Amino acid sequence: MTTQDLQIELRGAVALVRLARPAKRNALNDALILAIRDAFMAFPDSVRAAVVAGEGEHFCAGLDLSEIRERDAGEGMHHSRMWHAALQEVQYGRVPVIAALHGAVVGGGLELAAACHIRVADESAFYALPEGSRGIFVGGGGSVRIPRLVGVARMTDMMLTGRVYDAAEGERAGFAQYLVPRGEALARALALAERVAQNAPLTNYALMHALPRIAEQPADQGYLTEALMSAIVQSAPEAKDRVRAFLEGRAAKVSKS
Ligand code: 1HE
Repeated sequence: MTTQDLQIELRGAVALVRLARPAKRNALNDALILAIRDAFMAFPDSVRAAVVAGEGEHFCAGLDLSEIRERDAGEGMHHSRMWHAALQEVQYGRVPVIAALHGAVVGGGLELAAACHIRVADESAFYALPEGSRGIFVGGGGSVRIPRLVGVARMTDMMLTGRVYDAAEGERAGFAQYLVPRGEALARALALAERVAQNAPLTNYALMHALPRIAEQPADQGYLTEALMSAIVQSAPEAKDRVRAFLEGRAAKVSKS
């Protein structure tokens, strides 16, 4: 599925995916959700990282509320499962995904941001889950992913009371890993994506696919999964080349600057 409301631009190894429905604050209708699913399934092999951003004054106003009127319970469940399938492609696709956040990051927009691997927010960003006051519930995987970012207590409070976190509070709470001046989220997200794209693909794969699953395993199983993943990743020729480059003084040291 393709729609004018989702713009995809390849910039070398980075795919820039833009929600392009600013007149409706990038509200996510079915066509847009299906386009997100299909875009993340179809990146060419040359793509090694992706950035998701929103056009206009806001990242995303969440579910397109104008579509909700038409659904009965069964259709509602399938609709939620469609969101799950799409955001699963974002989280467990082939490449790490960085969200560039500004303005409203609310409802399903926060669910989309939570499916990304890194979140960069500018000072205009704010986070909320208005589902509580609209008489609905999260349906895009938010009840699974958002507590893992900020805890069950915060999410419960946000949904019960309509609490809104501003950008600074949001960073402290764990919604975003980076807080940048107004208007700079996209540039920082693209710069981070360039850096991520240079990692060995198997390392990125392990971080995306193994790390969150290890975090959910009992420790004993987690150690075994870690050992298996570690062995696979370090056996790749690329890992050996990179380690040799460091030992021979040809690779960057770790430094704070
Ligand atoms: C929309 C939507 C939308 C805006 N669905 N049309 N999400 C919400 O409950 C958030 C609802 N939106 C807002 O609170 C505000 O629109 C914003 C804070 C995001 C932005 O405010 P503002 O002043 O910049 O824009 P606006 O004037 O409110 O909206 C501009 C237009 O976008 C307007 O339409 P118009 O035809 O009158 O111009 C709005 O109706 C439209 N619009 N947001 C449909 N969400 C998988 S389950 C997930 C469940 C959820 O995500 S629930 C949370 C839904």
